[in-house]
Amino acid sequence: MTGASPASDAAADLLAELIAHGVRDLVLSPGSRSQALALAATALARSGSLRVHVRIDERAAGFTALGLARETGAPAAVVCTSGTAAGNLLPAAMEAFHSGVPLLLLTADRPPELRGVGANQATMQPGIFGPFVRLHVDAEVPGSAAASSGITDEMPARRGVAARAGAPTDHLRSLTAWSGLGERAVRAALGLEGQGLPRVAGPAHLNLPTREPLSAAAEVTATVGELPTPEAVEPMVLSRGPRTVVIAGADAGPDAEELSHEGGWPLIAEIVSGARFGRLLVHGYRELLREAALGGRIERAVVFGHPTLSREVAGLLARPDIEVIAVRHGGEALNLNGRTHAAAAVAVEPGAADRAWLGEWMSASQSRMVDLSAPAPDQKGLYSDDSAERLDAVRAELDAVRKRVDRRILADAVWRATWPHDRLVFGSSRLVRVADEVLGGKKVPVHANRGLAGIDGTVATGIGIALASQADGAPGVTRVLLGDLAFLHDVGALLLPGDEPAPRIQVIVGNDGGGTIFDGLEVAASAAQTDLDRAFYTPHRVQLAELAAAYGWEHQRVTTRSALDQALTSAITGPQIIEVPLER
Ligand SMILES: Cc1ncc(C[n+]2csc(CCOP(=O)(O)OP(=O)(O)O)c2C)c(N)n1
Repeated sequence: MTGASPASDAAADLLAELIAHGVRDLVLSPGSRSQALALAATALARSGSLRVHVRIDERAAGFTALGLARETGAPAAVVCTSGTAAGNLLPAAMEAFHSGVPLLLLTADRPPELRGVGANQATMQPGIFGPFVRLHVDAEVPGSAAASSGITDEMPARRGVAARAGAPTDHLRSLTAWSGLGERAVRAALGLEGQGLPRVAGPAHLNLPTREPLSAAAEVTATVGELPTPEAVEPMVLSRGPRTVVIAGADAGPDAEELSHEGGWPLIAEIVSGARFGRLLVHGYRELLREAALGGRIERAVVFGHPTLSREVAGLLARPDIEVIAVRHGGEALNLNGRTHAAAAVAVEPGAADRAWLGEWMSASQSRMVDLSAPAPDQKGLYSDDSAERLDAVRAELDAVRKRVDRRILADAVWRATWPHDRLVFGSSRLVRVADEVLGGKKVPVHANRGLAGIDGTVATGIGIALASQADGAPGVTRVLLGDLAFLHDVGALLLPGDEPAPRIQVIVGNDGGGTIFDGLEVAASAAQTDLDRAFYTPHRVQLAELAAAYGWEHQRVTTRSALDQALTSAITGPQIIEVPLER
């Protein structure tokens, strides 16, 4: 603490406190009002206690932080200046709220006397994120009389928090107007306090006003600490009685598979669940849910994560005659049938599984498995003495190699190329639904922004996931599979600073020239084709190769399965775009 700029002292204090409570990643966008935070962050990055990622576009910064936090489970901070910069964090904040991802939104602001009087770049920032944050604090201005005299209502509490947290002594000595806010924000983001559902992570907002001098050389040190540990929860113990299925929606994770295994219950796992594996996985679940003898006889559904990909699951969970138990996830409690029970965790009572029920599902499931692998070469034909037979076999081989990639083959190729040390990220394009329909079981980490299923921020989220999963030299590739509109929506995220570690990422764009998801919706049957094209399909002729070149990304355009497999599995030297043309 130097006293030359109270803003710099408070910024250093706040970031040190975040680091002491387990924060490792901070995404930063440039701005004048946020300079004290920016300079404290870069100093802490230099000393190795914080990973700092710089992004010009705050919307991309917000989604990058979302990706980092999704992958690590720790709150990621995002710092921006005042004005529209803060507003650009809203989409990521909304998604983080709905999908239960811990985010720390640190917005710099003008001091109160410059708000509401027409001052430059000053707007109504306190509370700007409305219901999407678990905590919002309009902090005191560092160096103001109230803050430095310690007479405000908040200060004694903050001092208590800082002392209780066992913060390093130098940290205690340099108590500032922002002391205590870091710990509160981390705890709120992790769902340990703040408004909203208990034990559900989400965004927390600190609005941080400062006065001149906006920064000065300041001592910036931090002691790296751990995230607060939540207390253990008592699981709801489920009886074995009713005919039960386990539903794994987005972000369900392996717990869903574990419960299905313990209960001996069929597992209906969306492709974005991270639980699509195991012996009890149901293939072709949509059809089976429609069957009266299977879906029609379900008495209870235990839900993990946020199911969004099929009408059949939504229909099941809306049935009032079914007992639905939803393990808490995301800022909004699942309750489609008006009588869904929420649980913090679930377990199964001891006893025997209902083998007959499980057996019926498993035998129906087996016949619904989809095999998209290329047929094995016809060895007999290839080595036949009959030249016509040989020619046929060679032709069949060539056809297989040259076969144009369609959506199913694309999803299958990406799934096959991805292994547990990799990450797979799905955009909210048609491809995620195709993948959900056709892909089998595999234990690979999957992410998707299904909190609100936006087509925004997918590339930035993927980059955040890649950077987090590859930190400290960890191996693996992050693959983002999305449509062309979702890709174009987030082109700004391709802008990466040259002086930061490059993510090993493949952004795989299924390019069908527009938004074809609408072709399969009711609107396609009622709207005139020209209206459908103009207002929904929204055709474009963007040259992705040129776009990639402009941003310094590698680009490949592949049309056949063999070229696709090769592109997906060859060594990665820099961030890549793999463009796969698809029929509308
Ligand atoms: C932010 C946002 N805006 C609009 C939508 C509505 N929307 C859903 S899918 C889609 C088109 C997606 O097109 P593309 O990514 O090319 O995939 P395709 O439908 O062709 O598979 C749109 C506009 C949305 N989900 N999120």
